[in-house]
Amino acid sequence: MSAGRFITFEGPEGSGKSTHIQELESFLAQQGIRSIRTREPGGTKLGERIRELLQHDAAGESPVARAEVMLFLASRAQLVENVIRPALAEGVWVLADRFDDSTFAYQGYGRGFPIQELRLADTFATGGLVPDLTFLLDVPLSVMRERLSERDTQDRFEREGMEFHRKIRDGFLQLAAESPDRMVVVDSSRAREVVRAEIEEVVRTRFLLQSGAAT
Ligand code: Z5A
Repeated sequence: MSAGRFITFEGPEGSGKSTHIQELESFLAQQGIRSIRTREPGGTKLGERIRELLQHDAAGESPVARAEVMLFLASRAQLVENVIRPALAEGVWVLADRFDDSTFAYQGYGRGFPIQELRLADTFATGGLVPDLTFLLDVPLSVMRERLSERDTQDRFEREGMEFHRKIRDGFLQLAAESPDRMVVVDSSRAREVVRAEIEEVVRTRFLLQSGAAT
């Protein structure tokens, strides 16, 4: 049995990660490939509780910036050990809505923590797990703002100012430039069908054609 593939989706809010993970899940099912979806923070019972603490201040106070980092990493450690690694070992593909590039973009480029310190802490949390492929769904701030404005309520991150979100977007693009083999930048301001087709083509070319599985 071959090991599963670990594919992460990253990008600013409203960039279409949830939408395109579902599309890719359907595409893989058509190819006869088993996959699961995860999200961060969350994806486990413990992780979902941490999500409440992080996004909606469920403890009655906001975490300070260093506590915020540790909470994201605790959620990730639980997810990697209890969900991602077991799935990959069984040959199941894992499609993750955010992983460690979000920590480098938000807590590194956004909050200003040194990326190298975050990388060390992240490696401790994940045991060194690295995605096989990462889609960076990129959208200009104007598109992000438009998509988010349609929401009734906003979480703690969505309420941050535009300068914060500009740093995040630039940070993601910088991370992609540093890991061109793993990270594929997709212009997600285009029509959903066009974005979906591009993502499928990358997956087909990277993983399916060589194994003869793609139809
Ligand atoms: N965070 C962090 O700081 N550090 C970390 O280490 C981690 C996370 C792991 C998680 O929020 C927050 O935690 C996040 C970063 C921080 N900050 N925020 N906010 P979340 O999981 O609740 O939110 P999100 O990850 O940003 O997801 P989202 O806002 O739900 O967006 P999305 O999943 O990327 O987009 P979507 O829901 O698929 O699409 C948004 C809308 O656009 C929707 O109405 C779609 O129908 C529409 N859409 C999608 N694609 C298109 C196209 N191509 N055309 C037109 N409309 C489209």
